[in-house]
Amino acid sequence: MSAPLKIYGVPMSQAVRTVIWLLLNKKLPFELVVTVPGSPKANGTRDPEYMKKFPNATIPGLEETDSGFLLGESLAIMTYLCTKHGWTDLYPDDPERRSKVDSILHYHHRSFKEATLAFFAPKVRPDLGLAEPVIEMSRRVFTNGLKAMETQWLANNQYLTGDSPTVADMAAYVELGQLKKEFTNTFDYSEFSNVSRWLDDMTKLDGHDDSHLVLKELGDISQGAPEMERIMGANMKGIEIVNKKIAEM
Ligand SMILES: N[C@@H](CCC(=O)N[C@@H](CS)C(=O)NCC(=O)O)C(=O)O
Repeated sequence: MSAPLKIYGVPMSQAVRTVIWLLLNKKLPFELVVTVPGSPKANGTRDPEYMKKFPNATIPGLEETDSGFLLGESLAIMTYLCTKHGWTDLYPDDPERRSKVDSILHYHHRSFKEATLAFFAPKVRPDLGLAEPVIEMSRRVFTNGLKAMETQWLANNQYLTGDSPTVADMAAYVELGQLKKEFTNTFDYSEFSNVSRWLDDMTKLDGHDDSHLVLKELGDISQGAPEMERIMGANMKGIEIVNKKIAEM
């Protein structure tokens, strides 16, 4: 019997990876429906059938097949799942603590998320045709977020909002973590000691290794854009391990 929860996407996508990580961490079974970003084909985000369900035409998408409920946007999906399943360790129900997590999640899209546009997408998504001024702007926005992380949030707390990790940390980690030398090696964090410590701490969260295998498989891309076969091969390995973990739940 298939799980009533479907997640559309591929693990190479940061936004999808964070949702996969949450579900593996909480051991909630789901079906990963392979959906290719930017493709107009039947398994792509620009397929009119996909866009009927998810008008923003991005992955991840969530579908609950028993009720027909549909939801786009990774951060909304994570907070929805936490609220629905009572995962208050990762998304506190105390209003003040929750609002601190929400605050980082709102900040995320014009700060940590820029890691992708600045360092990852120019190599892995050449189809986006990102212009140098756009990339440069993303680098600046990302660096400002990184400095705030280093000198404020992570200078005062072990994690972004306190002494335990939340979905805000997971969302930020999939962006920052992908650049580490152990993965794509596209950003040097050595001068950011608090961020480096936090990056290490985050790897200890259950589900980290399996959700990030895709990046281990992709490996160092600092010297140039990887071939499409390498990207696809890494995604396949990532999908394989996720499906194996789901089967073991
Ligand atoms: N704000 C969205 C961003 C998701 C996003 O950018 N997804 C990319 C893949 S990483 C995508 O689907 N892009 C579609 C395209 O390139 O046309 C979220 O957090 O879910």
